Amino acid sequence: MVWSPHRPWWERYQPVSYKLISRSGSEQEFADMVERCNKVGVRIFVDAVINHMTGDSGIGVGIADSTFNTYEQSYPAVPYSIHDFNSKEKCGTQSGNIENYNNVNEVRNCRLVSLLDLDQSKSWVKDRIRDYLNHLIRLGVAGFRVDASKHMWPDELKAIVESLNDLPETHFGAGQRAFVFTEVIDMGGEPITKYEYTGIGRVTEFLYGMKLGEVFRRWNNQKLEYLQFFGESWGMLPSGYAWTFVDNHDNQRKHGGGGDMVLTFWEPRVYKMANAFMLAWPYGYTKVMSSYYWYPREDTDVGPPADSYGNTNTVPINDDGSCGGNWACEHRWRQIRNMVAFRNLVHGTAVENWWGRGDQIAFSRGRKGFLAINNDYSQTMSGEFYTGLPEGFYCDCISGDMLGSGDNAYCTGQTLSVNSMGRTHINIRSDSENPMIAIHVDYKL
Ligand code: LM2
Ligand code: CA
Repeated sequence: MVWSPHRPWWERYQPVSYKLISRSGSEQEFADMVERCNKVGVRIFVDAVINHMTGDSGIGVGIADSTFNTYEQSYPAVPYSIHDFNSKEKCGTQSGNIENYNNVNEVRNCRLVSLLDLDQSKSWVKDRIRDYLNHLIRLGVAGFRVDASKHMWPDELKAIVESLNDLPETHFGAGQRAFVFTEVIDMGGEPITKYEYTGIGRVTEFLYGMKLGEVFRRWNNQKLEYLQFFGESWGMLPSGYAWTFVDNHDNQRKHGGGGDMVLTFWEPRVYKMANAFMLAWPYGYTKVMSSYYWYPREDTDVGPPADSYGNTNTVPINDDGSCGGNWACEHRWRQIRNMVAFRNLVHGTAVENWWGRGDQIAFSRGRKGFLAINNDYSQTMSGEFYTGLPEGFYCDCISGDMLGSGDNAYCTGQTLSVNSMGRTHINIRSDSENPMIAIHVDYKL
């Protein structure tokens, strides 16, 4: 446990054992959550910290009461001993820490910010990690986000992933494998690239959120209309390998890559626009961030809402479906939640009817969905647009929800009328709270 600063969020990135006991609860509670989620079609992916153990802080104890001693490099609860870590000789730097990101050996065999670096070439280490991940698989998780993948050799990581058990047949059907996302921060300009990891699973595409932030902020003369070919031609991974997100838990608080460019919930209006675009756009495997508010905003250490000891609070849900207790829950914001449904619905269709004028864009996805965004600061976006959708009345899923069903269906937001030519009239003011419109065939009234 880290007490200075007081139970920071990043304490989780310093494992002491592989016991499933954390500030969020017990193994029993975790297993119960996974089980309940699987029942309603929600898959759980675990953030697996397997590159390292704690920082070199001396003697300490983890949240599950396991001890560690970094002078001896011992973690008896796993157990790991000095033989399981990369030595200073193997690393090659004076400090034993990563000093030069242009040296591939150093990035993978030295300590990242002083975190004791596991040697995944050792079969003992590989096996302990495999057992840990298999334990989670047995509990019903669907896959893993592999933390600090850039700091592990791709072939060693691949061997671990390939040694894992199939997912339980009871929950996933026969022969299904864990879905793996590797975290590799590659902004270009370093010898280690994201392309080295595409053989393992989906790879984080950090350029995506950075570029999207730049475009929606209109920095460096960027305009929304330039998004027409947003994807591989922007220096990003082929779509089938990319794991995309507007922001993540690191760069939303200026850790990791992306800096001031990425958009976060602190700027909700433009954040919703960027998420809507991401979810409507057929590139990559998308992730929606879900956060908590922290204060002061410049403090990059503040942990989640918790009791005075540091146990994470449960999330209260308000009558309107939003979260209370300082949880931001972006995934519950109507504009984002409804665009997730949009994405699932239009899956497999292409972008059609692209229209772009400066910071105003519109496009349809096959004959199933249509999105229009006005990021101009002064001009209303108005006119007849071709939506590609069948004739009828549609509920805009940005300004409202479609409730009820059949003849009793009604829209809590604005309704759009698509004529027999597939055209609809649009009027999006530049000062609108949500300067977007999204319609799709599941929201046909
Ligand atoms: C990641 N990706 O590769 C995570 O996304 C990122 O959140 C993790 O860093 C990092 N790898 C290691 O798992 C976070 C946080 C760091 C924090 C570490 C370890 O961004 O600031 O480092 O977790 O908890 C902290 C201190 C740092 C100190 C270190 C070790 O900020 O100053 O280094 O602990 O004591 C002396
Ligand atoms: Ca390493």
